[in-house]
Amino acid sequence: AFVENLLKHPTFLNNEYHTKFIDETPDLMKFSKRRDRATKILTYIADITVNGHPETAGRALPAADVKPPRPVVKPTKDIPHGTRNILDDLGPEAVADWMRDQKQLLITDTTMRDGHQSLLATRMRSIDMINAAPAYATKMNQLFSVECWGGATFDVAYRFLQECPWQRLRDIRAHMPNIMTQMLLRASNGVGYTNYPDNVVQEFVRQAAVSGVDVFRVFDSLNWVENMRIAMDAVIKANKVCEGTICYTGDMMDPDRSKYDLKYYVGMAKDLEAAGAHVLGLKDMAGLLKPAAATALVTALKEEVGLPIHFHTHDTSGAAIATVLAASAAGVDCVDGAMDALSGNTSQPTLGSIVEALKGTDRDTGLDIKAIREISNYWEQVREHYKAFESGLQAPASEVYLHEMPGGQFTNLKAQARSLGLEERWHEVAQTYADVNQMFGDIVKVTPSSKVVGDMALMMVSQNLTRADVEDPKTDVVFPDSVVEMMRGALGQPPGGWPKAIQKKVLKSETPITERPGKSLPPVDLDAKRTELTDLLEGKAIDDEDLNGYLMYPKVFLDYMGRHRIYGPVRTLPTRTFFYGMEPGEEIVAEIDPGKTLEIRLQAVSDMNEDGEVKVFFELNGQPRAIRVKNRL
Ligand code: BTN
Ligand code: 3PY
Ligand code: ZN
Repeated sequence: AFVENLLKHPTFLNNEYHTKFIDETPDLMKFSKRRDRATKILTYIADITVNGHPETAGRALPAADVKPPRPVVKPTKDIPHGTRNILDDLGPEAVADWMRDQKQLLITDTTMRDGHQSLLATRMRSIDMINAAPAYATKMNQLFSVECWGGATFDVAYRFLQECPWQRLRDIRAHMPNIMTQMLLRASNGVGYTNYPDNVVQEFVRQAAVSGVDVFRVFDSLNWVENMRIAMDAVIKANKVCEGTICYTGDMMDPDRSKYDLKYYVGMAKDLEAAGAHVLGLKDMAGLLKPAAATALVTALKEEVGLPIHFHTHDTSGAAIATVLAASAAGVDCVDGAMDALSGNTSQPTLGSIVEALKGTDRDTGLDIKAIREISNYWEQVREHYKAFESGLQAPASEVYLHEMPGGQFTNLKAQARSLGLEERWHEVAQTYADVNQMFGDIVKVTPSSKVVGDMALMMVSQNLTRADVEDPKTDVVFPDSVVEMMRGALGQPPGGWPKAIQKKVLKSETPITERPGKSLPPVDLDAKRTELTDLLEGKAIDDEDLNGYLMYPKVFLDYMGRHRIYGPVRTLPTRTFFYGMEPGEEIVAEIDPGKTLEIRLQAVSDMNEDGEVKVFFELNGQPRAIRVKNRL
């Protein structure tokens, strides 16, 4: 009765349904609590089968006969030693010492984070990752780490995939206990787009460490070390590996771009070392570091700084492997690659090709190329299910050296441009993005600063404004909120501060802050927030993971919980079912708890009645079940 009540309710029909609605409509809750999880999952499947998933509507479909990806190995207890054992037994300094002692080039696999973030709009579901984890544990135990958390994956999990990011982390950890997990942390911006109060950042890091993160790649979107200390200190306190990270931008070898030169990067590296980093991250988020620059930069950093160096890049230009090999020859300790099937273009360079390129040399990675092929073949099958999220990018392009967009932003911005009707003006957007960067004083562009530059560029192209128009005191410009916030100092300070004239035009008479934003943000009362959340969820027991989700993304988290109450543990559904529902005659299994498996067969879908409802007939573990859903199409 709950669903019928809910689906008939005008608020739901208007698509304004959210948690608040359930909170304000207590009658619905009485039903909701009684409904068992199997019924909830059937409700979800019925709804998607009838109405489709809003995220895949109008997008390319997977092949009709696409099969569920076949895991490479079954979970096993027989697990070889890996880097996680070093961290657990000896601590983060020992991990750094171990890195420095290795002759081979160490490798981080980014497939489960940056790979799909940069190629598939971050939409990869947990089940597809968890099914890969045992193969990593048994066949890839020489990896330095597996990047599988943080960045954009956190909010996308709640927001679009209807799953808990913390549970993803715990499940990957459980199936891959021997290799260090790695996350991307935007320092005081957490895994969000704005500065959080210091105690929210500290609490988030503490929880991430408890739930299973071993290596924290900490960066600041303006390269402001001052704004990285809170997060770095929290990682160090948790006794996990703190990878203090430099973001690379511009072109170090170009005398006309002297703001970010060798001296700048070496200076920042020394600051990060002094701030307590165990490892130095070198994050080339747009893939701008050219091979000769890599040689110069890595050589200088190895000479001037004692930390092991971990290099991350993107293959947007097609030249990333050349840069990786140059960095390797210059003595870089570790590099990132993505498994072949999710590599290249805006993603990381191809892991198998790095391994092959170094085979038999003094930096031979020692990784098993046959295992890489097997695991990549699994990812190839996974990727087939995400056709709806492919960007359509056909080829690498040197245009990246013009616009300098991060790999994780490129396809997103393109989609945003499309939704604004600017798709055929994409190259203008790219040029304008570069112009905005210069107008803002040539800044590091990485989440969240990259989003601000993107917002401004889209605004300018859609309103046909040039940089000269925007800078002209006589032209009135309505700046995007994100630009106003950034010029206020809410994301911190770029090297040399913000250009005065544009800052004044954006802020009018307002005075910007130049201190660390967290300094003036009052701490959040965590106990009060916990009470508030418990009340909002009508006394439902919440744990520290939930509280941290709510602190980072209050509305996204509550919307997720509201849907969870209706649809249950949909994360256990196969990806095809999650996005497309089922066909009559089709049968699937979903393991909703270890050992508790639902066998679900969709029998038939009725015609629509005069109330606009459809009946969906299932067999659940052999028992007939019918679910009524509104046809909302
Ligand atoms: C969202 O777009 O709000 C997140 C995706 C999940 C939404 C579920 S899918 C079934 C039901 N129908 C909708 O339109 N929203 C929910
Ligand atoms: C993120 O912050 O999500 C990024 O990938 C930045 O490169
Ligand atoms: Zn990246």
